[in-house]
Amino acid sequence: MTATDSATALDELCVDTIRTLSMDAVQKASSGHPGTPMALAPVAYVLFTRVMRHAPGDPGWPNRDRFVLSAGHASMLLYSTLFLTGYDVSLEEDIERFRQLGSRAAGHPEYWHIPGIEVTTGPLGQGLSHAVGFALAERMLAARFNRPGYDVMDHHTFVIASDGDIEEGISSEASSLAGHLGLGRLIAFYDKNHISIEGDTALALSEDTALRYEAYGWHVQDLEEQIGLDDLERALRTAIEAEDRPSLIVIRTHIARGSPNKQDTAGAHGSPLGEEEVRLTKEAYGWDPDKHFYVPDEALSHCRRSIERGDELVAEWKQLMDRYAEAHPELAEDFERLVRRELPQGWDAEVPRFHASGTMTATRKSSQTVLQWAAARVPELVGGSADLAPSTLTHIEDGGDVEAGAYEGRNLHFGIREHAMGAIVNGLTLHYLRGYGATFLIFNDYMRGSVRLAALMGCPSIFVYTHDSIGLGEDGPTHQPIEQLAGLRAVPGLSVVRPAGANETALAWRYAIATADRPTALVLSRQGVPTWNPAAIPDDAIERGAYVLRDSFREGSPAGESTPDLILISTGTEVHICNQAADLLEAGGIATRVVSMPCMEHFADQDKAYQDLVLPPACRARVSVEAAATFGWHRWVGDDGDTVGMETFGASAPAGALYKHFGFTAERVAESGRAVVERVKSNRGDK
Ligand SMILES: Cc1ncc(C[n+]2csc(CCOP(=O)(O)OP(=O)(O)O)c2C)c(N)n1
Ligand SMILES: [Mg+2]
Repeated sequence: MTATDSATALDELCVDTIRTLSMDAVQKASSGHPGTPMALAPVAYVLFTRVMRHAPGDPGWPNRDRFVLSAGHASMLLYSTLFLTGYDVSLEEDIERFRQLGSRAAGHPEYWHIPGIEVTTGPLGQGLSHAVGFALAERMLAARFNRPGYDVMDHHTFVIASDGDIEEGISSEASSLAGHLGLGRLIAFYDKNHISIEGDTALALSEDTALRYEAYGWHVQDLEEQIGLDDLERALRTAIEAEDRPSLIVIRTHIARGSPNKQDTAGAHGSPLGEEEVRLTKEAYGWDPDKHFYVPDEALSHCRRSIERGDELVAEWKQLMDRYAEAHPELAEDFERLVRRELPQGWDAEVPRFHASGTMTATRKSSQTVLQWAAARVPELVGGSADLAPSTLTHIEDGGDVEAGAYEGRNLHFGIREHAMGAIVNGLTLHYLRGYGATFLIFNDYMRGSVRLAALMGCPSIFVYTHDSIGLGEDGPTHQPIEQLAGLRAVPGLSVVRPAGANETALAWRYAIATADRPTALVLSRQGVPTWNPAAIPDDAIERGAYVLRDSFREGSPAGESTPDLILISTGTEVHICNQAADLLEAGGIATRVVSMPCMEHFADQDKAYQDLVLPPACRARVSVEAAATFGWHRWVGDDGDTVGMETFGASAPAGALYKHFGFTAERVAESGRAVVERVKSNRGDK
């Protein structure tokens, strides 16, 4: 603290309580990161007790300032601060059991495990990037709902970022876009402590970060070591005044501040200080070294004044909302609906149905039509693409573009920044909007980190992936996804939906929008497919995950009277190839069922009775057909079955030539089907 700082002894006591709680929790857990919470305690204290408009007693207050600890490894900073300021955190059950099974004080902050945790952080760079989504959502909602005298959406988003956050590429993408969009409500601290895991950051970082952020169009203050409580508060007020640009406040802190032997060492990053060092540090703070998890009454009651202040803010806001509801009843109703995360009543009463047709239509093209239908009914549906909208066909017609200073539109232009797009879409979705982000399936590799976090948080973001196989053709193997589908399917809590035609595509969008607790990946084709008769597609095709699209039995079948000889299981653009193959097989006397499996994970979640209905155990002759890696298909085809898929990368050629070359033809599928039927017969000893 500087000499000019007005910090009282009580302020210092509060700051030191954050520090000692953090040290004690890490020590007791024998695991965690003590040094950074110790260094950043003054920042959290100033934010939560002097600057932020938040309400520990009503943590979900829609207009609260958001706080994001992008340096998620410093989780104890957040837990200590939330506890002290009156959020629902238990000292005994959570903080004293930091990092233990069942404790809500997990290793890294997890979305809403403790009220006040706005987003899951830990993978560096994600917090700052999700915060860009929050700050953007705030402006977009303000543009829609605020009216003169009624600023019902009017808050800031504060972030603490560490060296790792600054080094990660995703934050460069997100920060560049935040600068471009002029997100003045976003205020980030950069904790420049010269330490990361391997030692001094000089090992790998020599850029002038402040200059870089200035170049992005941010308002930048470098406080260096001038970081007393008043300095921090002043800098925050200055940043708040800079309304047209996001703000970065660079602070030079000292990791494990006050620890006689660990301060400024990488050793204070990821391991407990050690019993002896904890004692020495407490002594240096003027604390009793024999007290653990000690919370002085005066510190607690001082910090807990945040509850009362928050209650007042919420009461004021509710009064504002009451007047708003009188002046603008329709807007108020819609705003409340968004906050409740409810969709407009009857929005999906008439899901588009497409007539059966042999005309080839790409599912991305059908998706374009369905998106317009959905967008007209669900105003909170907003999104964009990583510079591929003319290909992903994800533009909302007449939706307007979101630009710096003009946030009322619905179409976002993320630029070629897939990873940040994922995080920003999550941020929008966590902040009352329904966000989608689109790119080619292959480029999911560039955004996996954010998609994974959406699944971990149960955040219903919609990721639209077009150009979903070698069927994209001439762009060649760099652009042709192979293992991407398997990779996405392996993410717990993510629904990967690859519709077989226009009608499944309509149901897929309906599913994605109606789902409130998990993200969806919509996997769509560049090349055309026929349109199936909508009557053949059950209304719950996506929810069930798979269904019988075409069936056939014959008398005297060895597998049983109502059981086919062979089942072809397929997704997306390969379903119609299976249909053609079934024609060939039937002509040869093999009773063939075609199963469309638009969502493998959903089918895996069905009860055994339904699974057996679609894939009768008696029919062991099964072939899966998907123009992607076969990983994951063996479960469905079994030991006797076969998989038609991709074992190598693709190649550069027209789609038709590639499908032929790699064996995605009716003839090849029929051939595989015959071989499997023969094999099953001979295994069974049939003649
Ligand atoms: C994407 C990602 N890569 C690696 C890590 C592992 N990790 C955790 S903290 C850290 C670096 C710590 O340095 P810094 O960000 O400066 O934090 P400080 O120790 O100063 O608090 C690393 C590499 C991570 N959490 N996320
Ligand atoms: Mg650091």
